[in-house]
Amino acid sequence: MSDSACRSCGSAPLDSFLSLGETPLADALLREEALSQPEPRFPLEVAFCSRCALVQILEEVPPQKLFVDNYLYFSSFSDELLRHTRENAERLIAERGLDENSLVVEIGSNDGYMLRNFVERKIPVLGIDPAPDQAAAAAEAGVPTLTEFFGADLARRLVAEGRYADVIIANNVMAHTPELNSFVEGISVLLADDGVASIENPSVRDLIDHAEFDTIYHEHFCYFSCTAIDNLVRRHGLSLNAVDHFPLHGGSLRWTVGREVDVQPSATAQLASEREAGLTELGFYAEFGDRVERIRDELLELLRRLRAEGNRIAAYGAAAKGSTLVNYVGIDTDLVEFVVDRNVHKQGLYMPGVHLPIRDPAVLLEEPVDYLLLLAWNFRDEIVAQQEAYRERGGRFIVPVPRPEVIA
Ligand code: DWN
Repeated sequence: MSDSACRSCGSAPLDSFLSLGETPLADALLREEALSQPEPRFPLEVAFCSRCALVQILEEVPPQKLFVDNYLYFSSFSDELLRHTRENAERLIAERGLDENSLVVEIGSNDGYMLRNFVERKIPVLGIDPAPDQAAAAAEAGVPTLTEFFGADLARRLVAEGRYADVIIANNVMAHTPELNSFVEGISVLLADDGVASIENPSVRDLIDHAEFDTIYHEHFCYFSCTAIDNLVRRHGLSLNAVDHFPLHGGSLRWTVGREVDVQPSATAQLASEREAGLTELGFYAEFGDRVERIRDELLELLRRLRAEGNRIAAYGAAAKGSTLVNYVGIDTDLVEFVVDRNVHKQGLYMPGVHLPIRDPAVLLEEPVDYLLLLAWNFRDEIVAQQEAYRERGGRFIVPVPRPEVIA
């Protein structure tokens, strides 16, 4: 039990069901000169609210520390993600009849990876993202961006200027705010009367079903089910009208939300399915901690055995989820020599906690690495296809979740 109040409905106590220990901030990659300095660590504990079904972490690291001070995540380093967002943009343009008289607002617009699809079609856009480097990259892509956190106050400022959104996009951002009710209230304030909000986040059901425990880190305050979303948006006069499920990021949900109540079978079916599967009860989450410990032990045993047999192991993807995995399992340079990552802003830095050096994937052509631990497993197909030369010389991958598995 925890006396923390639910971030959505405010009820207490919450039922804690998993602890990943005290971990460093997942995206707080280090410069070499910082390796000898102490790194802040914070408890990473997950709890369930039996009243509104929201899964959430108990610790609250200030968002300024998470997303502004040296935030290195740029969305445009994944072809699969760029393809997914283009399809989403084209669907919204067609379904909503967007044109030069419309306004599309994206919360968490990062480097403009999504809104640039609307800019190309001469549809007015506004990005909102507190990370200065990403906002600067967006501006270069023709996406005007407010470098701020989103909430009800900002929404009220925008509508005071007469700016109402025909479409609000919030992909992989609603989990990132500790002020969940202000965030959703802001959507309700900013949305035009016949507007629609398209909200995407990883699915907590997939997280549990596929043991994606590494997607738990301090940037993600919440882990959503449709039930939790339905309870949350109703509180702010909005209706969960449609739900789509797709494999991105290990399994994600897209919730279509509007002021008008127009609930589609896709929403009704998902809510019923969650009730039947037990996502509205603590029991669904209760055994997860034991499963996570088994994965940790199996992965550690596999890595140690491969190293004892003389194999060289590196890792692929200096992902935030990778930080959770290597720190919770205890994977340091004795087991994994380095991590490769295409994000040039991460190369030359070190993973937090275990201090794995991050290098350009091109080094794989010179270094005779035998195994690559796939920290960015959510882009498995894209990365395996990309690393054909590595595979042709016999290199193999280790996929850590849902169970550690070696693939060629
Ligand atoms: O919610 C979040 C998710 C959506 O993205 C953010 N809080 C932070 C971030 O989490 P992540 O760092 O775990 O995301 P990714 O996109 O799964 O990380 C993939 C990493 O792998 C990136 O650093 C880019 C890199 N990468 C690569 O080097 N080569 C990715 C691909 C596809 C590649 O081909």
